[in-house]
Amino acid sequence: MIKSGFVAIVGRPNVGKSTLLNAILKRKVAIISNKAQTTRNNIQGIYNSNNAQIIFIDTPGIHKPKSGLSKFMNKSAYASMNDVDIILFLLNANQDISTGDLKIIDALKNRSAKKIVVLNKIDLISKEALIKKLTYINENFSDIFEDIIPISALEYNNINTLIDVIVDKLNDGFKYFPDDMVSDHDDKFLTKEVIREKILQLTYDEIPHSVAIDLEKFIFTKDNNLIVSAIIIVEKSSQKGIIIGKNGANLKEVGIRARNELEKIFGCKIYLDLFVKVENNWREKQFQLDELGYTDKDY
Ligand SMILES: Nc1nc2c(ncn2[C@@H]2O[C@H](COP(=O)(O)OP(=O)(O)O)[C@@H](O)[C@H]2O)c(=O)[nH]1
Ligand SMILES: [Mg+2]
Repeated sequence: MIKSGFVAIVGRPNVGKSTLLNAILKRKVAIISNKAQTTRNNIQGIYNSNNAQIIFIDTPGIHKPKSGLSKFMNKSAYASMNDVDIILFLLNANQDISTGDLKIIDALKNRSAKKIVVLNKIDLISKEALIKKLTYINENFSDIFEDIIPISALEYNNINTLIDVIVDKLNDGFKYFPDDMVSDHDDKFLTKEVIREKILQLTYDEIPHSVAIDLEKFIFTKDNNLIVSAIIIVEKSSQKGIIIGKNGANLKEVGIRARNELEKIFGCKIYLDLFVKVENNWREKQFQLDELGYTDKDY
């Protein structure tokens, strides 16, 4: 008999939701950066063990929506809370609980799923501060949450305890997905995301939010190499200049980093071509959001 079920990972931007998902799966399915709103789509990651299959849903951070893309992201995050067995509410141990957090807690209250507070980034605080924090959460929110689990997703601290607690709460069930499936998104999605991650890591201000990736070519060759040709879409020509950088230096660095990571992920040689294109205000245009995969056909 195995236990199985669905677990949503929710919380404000940057608390470490995607880092946690990758830590649990011990491989990369979601990209990570220190920029808010790195994750744009719900991403399912499938964890398998001898006695359990858990489908985790990593979500965009819940924030005040400003653009059409932003509205889609919030909607995705809230939709993930429906029809799951467990909700993990992530907090950054190194920050005070904010009005943004309280808003999410409020939205969680009347969901039927079992709820767990996951206090992440405990590597950044002292033992005393941690105890204070745990006490505070326990005194104020124990009516909503069944457990509080302190972890460090970055340092893989207490992740196994978290998995045990989750499995304990799941019902006997069956496997929803085959054992070798780790994500609901395909290789092309991950490729686009890895390229976007490298851009996020190398740019600042409005650039990270203005970038989308479209694949023109994605071909595994007979001798097992992968040929990728990707278009980096930005909103303004000034952004195009920033992405390309002086003498093309920035784009070149994006290419090197993306290729190195993709070679590790796919275990083959990658030929990567990158182009930059301006699509004015793509974040506001429904047809472009649809085309780039930021569409709510799933809900
Ligand atoms: N120190 C520390 N940093 C972390 C931890 N987990 C995530 N981070 C960092 O927090 C930032 C945001 O992480 P990410 O997973 O993209 O957050 P998300 O927006 O909630 O998905 C990244 O710079 C991560 O490296 C942790 O346990 N400890
Ligand atoms: Mg994320």
